[in-house]
Amino acid sequence: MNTLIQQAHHQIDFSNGSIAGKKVLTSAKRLKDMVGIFEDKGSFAIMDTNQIVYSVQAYLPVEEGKEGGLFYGKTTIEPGKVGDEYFMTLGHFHRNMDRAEFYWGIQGKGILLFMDEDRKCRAEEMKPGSLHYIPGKIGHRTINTGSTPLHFGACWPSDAGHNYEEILQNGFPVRVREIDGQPQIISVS
Ligand code: S6P
Ligand code: ZN
Repeated sequence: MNTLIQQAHHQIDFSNGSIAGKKVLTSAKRLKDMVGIFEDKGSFAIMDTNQIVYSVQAYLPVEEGKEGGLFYGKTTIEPGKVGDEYFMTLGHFHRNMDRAEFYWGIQGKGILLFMDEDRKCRAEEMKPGSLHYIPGKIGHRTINTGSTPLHFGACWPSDAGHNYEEILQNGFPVRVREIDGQPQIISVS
C-alpha cells in the first residue's frame, strides 16, 4: 500500500504563535471597544481610541458549540497603559462553565488572572514557555506588563463558549498597575 504523506493544513510561526492556513479567523479589540473597562476615565478620554489593544487569531476546525472538538487561538496584547493600568483582555468565563483551557506564553511578558465563582483571584506570570491550565468555572483575563507585544497561545474545547457578561458587569476585584516601574496587583473591591 502506498500511503501519501500530506502537508499539515495549518502552520504555526513559533516566534509569535500566529497561524496560517484556511479558515483562520481574526479579530481585534480597540480601545473604543473597551469603554468602561479601565479605571482611569480621564486618561482614557485623551487617548486615540482607534488603537488596537489586542488581536486574536482562531482556528475552529469544527462548528462552535459542537461537543468533542478543540479550538486553537493566538492572542497578541499590545504594550500600553491607560493611566498606570496595563492593556489587558476583556476576560470571560466559559458559557459551558466546567470547560477548561490551556494557555501558553510565546513572546513577551504578562500576567494571567484567574477568578473563581466567589470572586477570589490568583495570578500566574506569563513568559515564553510558561504553560497555564485554566480549570472550568474560572474566569480568566490576561495583561501585558511588558514593553513589547505579549503573544500567547490557547487551546479550548469546541463546546466551551464564552460568557463575557459577568466580567463586563462586575469586573475583576483586582487591577494590574505599574507602580514605581513595576507591575503590581491591587485590590479594588
Ligand atoms: C478563548 C481564549 C482566548 C481569548 C482571547 C481574548 O477561550 O480564552 O482566545 O478569547 O485571549 O480574550 P477575551 O477575554 O476577549 O475573549
Ligand atoms: Zn477562555
